[in-house]
This record gives sequence, C-alpha cells and structure tokens, in this order.
Amino acid sequence: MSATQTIEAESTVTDLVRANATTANEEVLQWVTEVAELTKPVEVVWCDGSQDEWNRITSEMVEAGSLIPLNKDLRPGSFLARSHPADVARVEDRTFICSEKEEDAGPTNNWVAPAEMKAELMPLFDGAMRGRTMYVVPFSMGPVGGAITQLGIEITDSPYAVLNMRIMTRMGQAALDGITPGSEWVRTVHSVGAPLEEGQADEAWPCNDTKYITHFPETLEVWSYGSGYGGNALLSKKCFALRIASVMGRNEGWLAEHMLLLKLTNVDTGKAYHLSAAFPSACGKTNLAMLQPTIPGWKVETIGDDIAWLRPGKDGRLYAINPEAGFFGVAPGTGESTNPVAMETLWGNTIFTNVALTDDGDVWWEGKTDEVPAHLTDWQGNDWTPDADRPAAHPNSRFTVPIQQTPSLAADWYEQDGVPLDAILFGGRRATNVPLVAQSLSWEHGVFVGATVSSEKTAAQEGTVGELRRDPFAMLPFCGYNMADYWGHWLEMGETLGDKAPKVFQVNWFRKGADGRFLWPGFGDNSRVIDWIIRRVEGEARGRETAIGTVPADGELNLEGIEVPAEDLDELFSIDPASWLAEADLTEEFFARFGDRVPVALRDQLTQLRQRLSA
Ligand code: GTP
Ligand code: SPV
Ligand code: MN
Repeated sequence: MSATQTIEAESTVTDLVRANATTANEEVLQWVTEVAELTKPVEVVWCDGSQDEWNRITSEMVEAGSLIPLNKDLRPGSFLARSHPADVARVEDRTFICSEKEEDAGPTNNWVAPAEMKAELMPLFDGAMRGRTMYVVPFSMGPVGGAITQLGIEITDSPYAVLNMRIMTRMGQAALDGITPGSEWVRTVHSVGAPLEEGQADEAWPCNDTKYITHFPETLEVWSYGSGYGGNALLSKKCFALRIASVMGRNEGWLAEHMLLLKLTNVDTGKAYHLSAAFPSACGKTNLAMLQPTIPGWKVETIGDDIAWLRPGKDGRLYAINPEAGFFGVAPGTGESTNPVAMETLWGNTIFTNVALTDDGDVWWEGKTDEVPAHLTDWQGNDWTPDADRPAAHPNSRFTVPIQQTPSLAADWYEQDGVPLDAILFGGRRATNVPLVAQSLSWEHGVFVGATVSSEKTAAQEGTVGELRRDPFAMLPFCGYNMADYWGHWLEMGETLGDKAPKVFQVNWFRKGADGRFLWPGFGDNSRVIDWIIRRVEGEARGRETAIGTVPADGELNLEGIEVPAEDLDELFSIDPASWLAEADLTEEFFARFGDRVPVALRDQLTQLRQRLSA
C-alpha cells in the first residue's frame, strides 16, 4: 500500500509527515516536516520505488491528461509527456551556485549569497505545493553501499519527476535506510511553482514563468522552482551528481564528471579496457556509450551515458562508476542507422517527452526513420505533415529509459566500487581546427586540453544553437565551484595518480569541409578512433607528434572498409598554426576571467603551446 494521508483541519503537518513515514531518522523527518510546513501540500507520499507505485502514479497522470499512454503492442508500458512550450530545456541563466563566497562560485557561474537566495526563494516556496501532493523520493547514486556511492532525497510536487527519478536512480527503501543519523546525504527540494486553489483545474504540465535552479554546496542542498523539465526537475542528475557532487569531490579527493563510461574488450586476447569521455550536452555521449564497432576485434559494452564519478582506488588507479540507473537521452538523431542499441533499449517502459505521436499510438522524431510518416501529432499536440516548416519533435525532446534494458549493458555497471579507467577523452562540436583525434602530451597537457575545449551550442541549452563557446571539461553549466579551482583539482588528481593515471585524448567527430559536410562518417566508425586510442594505451600504435598533441601516424588509423577521400583525411588532421595561435589568444582572454586562480601549470601549458606552434 502506498502511504498517503490527507490534511484534516485538526491534523498537524507533523502528523501528516509522520503518519506514513518509512524512516525513523529524526533528521529526515524534521527536514521533510519543515519543507511541508513551508510548501503546504494536501498530502505527503513516501515513495518506495515499487511497480505498484509506478502503476498508481502513471494511471493518475493519464487520468489527469498529463501522460498519454502509448500503443501497448508497439511500445508497452510507455508514455508520452508534452511539456509547456516554454519549459523545454535546462535554464542556465536561472541556475545559481550559492556558496558563501562569490569567488568560490567563480566567473562562469551565477552567484547569490546563500542567505540572500533563501530570502528570495522562501516566499516562492511558501504555499507552492498548495492543492498538490508532496512526494518524498529517497535515492541512491551508485549501488547502495558502494565505495563511491552517495545518497539523497528529492522532495517534489511533480509526479512526472517521481516517475523519471524511478528510472534514473536507484530509488526506494534501501536508499532511505542508508540515510542514518549523522550520515552525509543531499537534500533536494523541487516545486513546479503552480499551487492549486480550491476548485482550480490543473494544467497538463504545470510550471511557472519564474524559474530558479539553486545550489547550496556548503550545506549540500538544492532548491529548484518553476520548471518540470529534465535537469531542472530531476535533481539527482545535474544538480546533485554534477554541481553538488563536484564540490563534494573537491573536498574529499574525487571527481564528478559529465562523462559517458564504456567497456571495450579485445576479442582476441580477452583483455578489457574502460574509457570515459566528456562531451557537452547533445554532442554524442549516448552514441559513443552504445558504439557498435564497424571494425572487427572489439566488443563495446555500455556503463553510462552522461555522468561518471571518479575516485582513486586502493591500487592507485582511477576507478569510475555511473551513478545513474537510466538514460535521459536526446531523441532526435537517434535511429537504426545511428544508434541501433538505443533503439532496442527503447522497446518499452519508456517515458518520452516532447516527441511526436504517430497515428497508431507510437512515437516519432526527426532521424528515427529515413521515411517520414505522412501524418503525425507534433510535440505540442498539433497536426503535422512532412510539408510543415517546423520539426515534429522538439530538438531537445528526450526519452527516459532504464539502463538495464540496454542490450549492450556491461556487467560492470553493477560493480560496487567501479571500474579502472584506461583512457579519458575530451571532445566538442567543432566544425574547424580540432583534429579527429590527438593524444595529450602529458596529464598537465590533458588538463589544459580539457580546460580549453570549445563547442558549438546545441538545443540542450536555451540560447542560440551553433554559437561557439568555451565548455571546459563539458562542465561549464555543471561545475559547482570556481572552474579554475576545478582545473587545479584535476592537476592534483594527476599528482595522486602518477604513472597510474589514465591517458588523455581529444576527439572531434564534427569537423566539416568547406562545403559544410561532416568530414568523418562518425557513429559506428568512431570505433576506428577508439581502436587507435587503445593501441596507444598499449604502446602499440605509432603516432606523429604535432604542436597540439600526437595524431595517428600515416596508416595507423584503420580505414578498411570505408572510403574517406585522401583530401578529407588530410583536412581531418590538418593543424593550422595561425588558427591555433588565434585560439591561444582567446584562451589567454578566457583564462584572464579567472585572474590568478588559474593554476600556474595551465599558464605554462599555454606558453608551451605557443612555442610549439611558432617553432
Ligand atoms: P546530453 O544527454 O545532452 O548530455 O548529451 P549526449 O552527449 O548524450 O548527446 P547525444 O549522444 O544524444 O548526442 C546526440 C547528437 O549528437 C545527435 O545530434 C547525433 O546525431 C550527434 N552525434 C553523435 N555521434 C555523432 C557522430 O559520430 N558524428 C556526428 N556527425 N554526429 C554525431
Ligand atoms: C544535458 O543537457 O547535458 C542533459 C540533459 O544531459 S538534462 O538532464 O536536462 O540536463
Ligand atoms: Mn548531459
């Protein structure tokens, strides 16, 4: 039985919270009571993550018109949600890091002092859940009891968030039981900011024009208001597992990263390797995590597609886990030809958000099939035909699906204490300059490469798609502290790891020719690049040193079975000193924003890069 109770005039909020509480931990009970007193919901539900609970909440949402059940034969157990048209992506300009000191948030974050932000937020949260149910969602990031695992609770008035959290995290009683008096856990509060007055009808997707995504790293708290979408509402994800966790990692000697995680096995020798890759939002992490090699000799298995937590293990190597339990993946561009593993993963039990609906009750988005259906209902519920001058699915439409449905899931996903990393990749979306692949000359050089990545903006962020911006370590919107200190932390991690540190590479699948076409086939053919990377790790593949790193020597990149014209190949690896010197000037300007907090080792790297380019 699920735990619910309605506020009676005579019952206090304390009764409401405690009557059905599934913990005896006073710290939790008091915090939930405080939030309930503030937000004034009509009922409090302690979530257990069960199938019964899922069935109950999905039925209620279907009834309310907030979820559309998909055709049970085509997409069993799956639903479509359509968001408010103004609530479709993360809102970076409404995202705040509320550390005590402004310089601890740094120049790349919005900052407001904690007390000031709380004073701004409390009137908004006061009564924010009126007329709504408050859900208490306990969750574990990583296997309960694992060496790298962390626990948290999200309080939310969004049943959509609850369903997504059940997919994205290990949600339920085991997590709550792990939160013991005095233990470290993260407190997150979310409201869509749409209280219901007596008799007022609800919206299908309630939200508020006013939005706040706020983080209090010193007290391990997140308060999110006004949005129901993705990283704004699933507070385990960017808010906890990146912004708050990056600060925990700095304090405790580990790293929280915007990285995919995969396992590669050499089919002949049976030897396994693990690599992680940091690419900005909608730049191919899910694709690479589910790579289907187009060359023989390698088996790829998936561990994670968005977030990795990295911590030195007892043997001195760097170990990684995927703290999540599901994918919140970009739908457009995901199809049989680009990502067959994802397509198989999505067979059922999936929540789709802002994709199009087919006439037979299935889903569609741009790139799902080559053939475009003759008629669809678009992401906003309007009739759509191929001659429409707008996409049928929103460019940032997404699927939420349990990771365990992935046919390529590695058993390593279950590893309590993670997997040892052999290589780390940094990448972005760069039409020019950055070669297909280059190995860093040292750990310090690798950190410099990560720190200076630029990438063209995608639909995952609000703003202008295609605009080039610095996105260091793919963490620009996700680092919970001063980015320059974060670089320093990476340098220190390198010192700790010494010669056991993973090798560092930069990749770019997105380089374009003068005619605007991608020079590299990408997707499954990225296995050719990964093959060279692993052979470098093994000291087997030959490289050619350039000013910006070591690229494959002639003939070392396996191109068997594909036709890449020689001119394209030259262009993919061409390093133009003038353009790179211009980038170096921009890097100097970028570093200047951080003043003297930029580690000396990175300034040295910039000097050395200029010397190599001018040589
Ligand atoms: P978030 O979930 O937003 O953090 O992003 P992600 O990095 O997981 O995004 P995802 O993998 O879903 O990126 C999808 C986009 O990258 C789609 O537009 C794909 O077509 C494109 N993409 C992925 N791999 C390649 C590739 O090798 N070549 C090219 N040209 N595009 C690619
Ligand atoms: C991203 O934008 O990097 C995502 C999607 O992974 S969201 O969870 O909405 O941030
Ligand atoms: Mn992401």
